[in-house]
Amino acid sequence: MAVLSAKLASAALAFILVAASLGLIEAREAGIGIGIEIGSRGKPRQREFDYFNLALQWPGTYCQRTRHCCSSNACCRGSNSPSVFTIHGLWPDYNDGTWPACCTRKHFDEKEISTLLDPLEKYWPSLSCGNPSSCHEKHGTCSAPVTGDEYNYFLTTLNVYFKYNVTKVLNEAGYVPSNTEKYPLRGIVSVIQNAFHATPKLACRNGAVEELHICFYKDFKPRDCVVGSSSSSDVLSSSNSCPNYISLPAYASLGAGNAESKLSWVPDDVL
Ligand code: U2P
Repeated sequence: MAVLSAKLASAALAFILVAASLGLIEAREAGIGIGIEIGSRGKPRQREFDYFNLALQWPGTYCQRTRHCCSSNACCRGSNSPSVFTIHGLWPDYNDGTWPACCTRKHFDEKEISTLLDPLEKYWPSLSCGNPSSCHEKHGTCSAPVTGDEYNYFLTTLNVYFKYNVTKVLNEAGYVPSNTEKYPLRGIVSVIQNAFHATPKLACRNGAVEELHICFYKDFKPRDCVVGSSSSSDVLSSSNSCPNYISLPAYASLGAGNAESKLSWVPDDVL
């Protein structure tokens, strides 16, 4: 962590950004109402995003749906499977609820982030065997006006994730993984509000937390994920896939004791 921070500090000096060079969009990838501007060469270009959304996923819920295992799927790591909120993505978003995607033609290059692979595998693992987005670098390229190049996008994301440690904040308040407890949604939201001075957004599946989003201004100060209002009813309705009492399931070993489980191991290249 200290190493990451030191790297971030030196990298921040080196990369004061060049985002104006954002290139062409892949309209089919953006796939949603987006702000399109005309670039200097007369080609459509997505307008710059408004804020960051750090999307976290809860493996205890997500992994319940696992039917296929492969080496890249962290749900299949047995007792080493993650038991904390892991990173789904640092998403550049618009205030109107839409988002840009795949802003340049730059290709993802794993070599550029080779020094980050250990923490990334642990804290930003894939929780499925499916192929990631087919476009080049879906969120990183659109974040570039703020986060810079690929290395800095991933480093920045890790640093923000460690700084705003939702799992720790919830555990310290007694919201611990459990397959029997149900917790008040309002209580979980207010613990995070008190810790980060901003309102998160949650998404649930069958009453269990599946995603938790924390939002940031472009200077990475926390802000509400709910646009326009922070009244109590808006806060809860913005997490409207969640009932008033929600669970944070503990990770259950895949296939264990589940007669209906169709879990199968498949080579990565088959998927
Ligand atoms: O919600 C389904 C998928 O849409 C993409 N998404 C959603 C909200 C948002 O603000 N930004 C965004 O990109 C995510 O796609 P992914 O990154 O997983 O490819 C999300 O999973």
